[in-house]
Amino acid sequence: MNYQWYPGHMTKAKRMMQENIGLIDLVIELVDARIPSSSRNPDIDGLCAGKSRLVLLNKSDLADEKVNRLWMEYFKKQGIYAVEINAKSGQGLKAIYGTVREACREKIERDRKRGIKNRPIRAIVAGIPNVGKSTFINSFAGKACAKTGNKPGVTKGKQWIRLNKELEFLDTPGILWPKFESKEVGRNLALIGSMNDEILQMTELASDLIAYLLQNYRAQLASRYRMENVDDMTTPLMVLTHICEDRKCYRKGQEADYEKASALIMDDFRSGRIGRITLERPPADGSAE
Ligand SMILES: Nc1nc2c(ncn2[C@@H]2O[C@H](COP(=O)(O)OP(=O)(O)O)[C@@H](O)[C@H]2O)c(=O)[nH]1
Ligand SMILES: [Mg+2]
Repeated sequence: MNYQWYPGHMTKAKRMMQENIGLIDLVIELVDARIPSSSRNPDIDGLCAGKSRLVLLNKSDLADEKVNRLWMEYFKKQGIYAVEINAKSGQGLKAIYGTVREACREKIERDRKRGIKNRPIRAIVAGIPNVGKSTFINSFAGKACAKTGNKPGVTKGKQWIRLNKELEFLDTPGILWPKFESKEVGRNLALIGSMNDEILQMTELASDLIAYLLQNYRAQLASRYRMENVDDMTTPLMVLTHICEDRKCYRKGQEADYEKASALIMDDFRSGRIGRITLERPPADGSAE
């Protein structure tokens, strides 16, 4: 499969991060809980060197609860502050304040020693397209927070969203591109819908998904598509054929419409209708990849 990205957009977005990073104390990195590794950006460590960091495991409502916990443990072991959230419903957002304070302890301490009072923590929200940056900023900042506008010493035109006297966000999130050197990462991003579906082979993608579900979430798959004989289903094609029958996906002349069945299962998966599914687990030994 070939994935298409837009180098022009990527360069522009990266430049925006580079220009703003000097103004920032804290980088809040959103990742997708269904693919916490594939949805991280490899450049972020370099871009954010010396900054406090916080990872938000977003869309946790769509991901496997048990695996969410494994990822939280993993991040903790790596010494990375992380909070599990659902930006859409607001779940988990309250826990962010305490963790931000922990992540920025050094800055807070430094300010205190220098006698600097009331200098809020300035943060940028960053992440790959579609990970939920805007949703997060809207639900975390809410309507109550006024944009504070230009500030002396701050690049002209920058808007800050004041959450309270402790914390401010840059109103423009940093868009980062995922790493795409590996085929698996590309596939994971395609599965959650982070890429333009028009350029993807839907049946190939659905087959990959089904193969994974057969291995890891067999009961959920069986229940969603009323597969009483799930244990006899050994190949993705058998499952797709079953879905064609179950959902009446036929072309003219009773020919199975695999494309339609593929689109259907992809949509079910992305909307969480098959259940809460995570596509990747943290490395078992807890080491960084
Ligand atoms: N289920 C679920 N959907 C979410 C969550 N956060 C964001 N979304 C959805 O993900 C899509 C992309 O969100 P958006 O904020 O535009 O992403 P951005 O490109 O990073 O700004 C939207 O349809 C959101 O409603 C979440 O925690 N759970
Ligand atoms: Mg957005």
